Amino acid sequence: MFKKSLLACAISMAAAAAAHAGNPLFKDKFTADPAALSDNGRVYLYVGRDEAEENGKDYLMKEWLVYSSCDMKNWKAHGSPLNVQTFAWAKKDAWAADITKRDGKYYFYSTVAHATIPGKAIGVAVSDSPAGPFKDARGSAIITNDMTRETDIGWDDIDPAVFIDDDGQAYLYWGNQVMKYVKLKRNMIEADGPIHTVAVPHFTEATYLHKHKGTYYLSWSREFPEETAYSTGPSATGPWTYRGVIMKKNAVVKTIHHAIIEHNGKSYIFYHNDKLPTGGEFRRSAAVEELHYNPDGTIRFIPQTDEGPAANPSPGCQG
Ligand code: FUB
Repeated sequence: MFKKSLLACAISMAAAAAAHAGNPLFKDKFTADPAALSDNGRVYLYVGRDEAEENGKDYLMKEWLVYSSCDMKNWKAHGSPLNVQTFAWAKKDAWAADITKRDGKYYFYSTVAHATIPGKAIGVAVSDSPAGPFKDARGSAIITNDMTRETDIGWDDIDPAVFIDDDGQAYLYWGNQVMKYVKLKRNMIEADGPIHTVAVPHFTEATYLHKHKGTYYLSWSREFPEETAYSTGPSATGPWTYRGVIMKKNAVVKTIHHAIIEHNGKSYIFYHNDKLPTGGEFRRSAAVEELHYNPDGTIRFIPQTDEGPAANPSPGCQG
């Protein structure tokens, strides 16, 4: 009897440990640039895989990985549903991405280095499932470096963020040093009109756009090393009022790329840091925290934690 209850206790302690795995989310791989989607009670998380050696001097990123969770604590690995080769016109650099769902299809916008047009570019891949597999939706980049002339660097067209407004209009935001956006056609794979620039303070990269209780939130990585800052506005294109910093800089890694979603009645911010052993500039780790709004709609400062958010099981979601 005593032995049985000891065993039961050990099992429940093990279950509790698994259920409170905490941050960083994945201990067996370096993962960066989180994008997230809440879909049918399950959260899908998309990350670029950092494969640089411990003494690596640059990013080595060839593929994106997908994970999902029913409770924000236990994560299931779905492998890599797309990589640089998904885009025949790309040559390397599976950098930051974002995802959305429209008409039952999943559209994944991602940064890659273009094979023939110098500089980074943005591709769009499509799938019938949030876990993929994804295929190139247009056979060419939707944004290339030669479409924008505000800076003469080759990496100013990175970090796509896709947003579909309540009226059905979709927007693609992106940029490094200069934030840009363009409207998308209903088919989600073509620009609809000119590219616009957006002035936000100390913009570096990693734009994100979301809406909460009728207010639009434009967030980005500010300065370098980066911290996460945001503005609010009355529409998907502003005008924007600067509201401040919501997450402070990482200890070692200079980037902090984030994504914000609402899921199962709560809000979350995914980001990356350097907290896995041997982690650093090119060996990053995805993490998540609950995000809280103040009664006036401003976002509370978000400390990075080892615990991550409390379990939030979605009814009916399993596995
Ligand atoms: O992962 C490569 C680049 O580093 C991303 O595109 C940026 O957002 C930064 O995280």
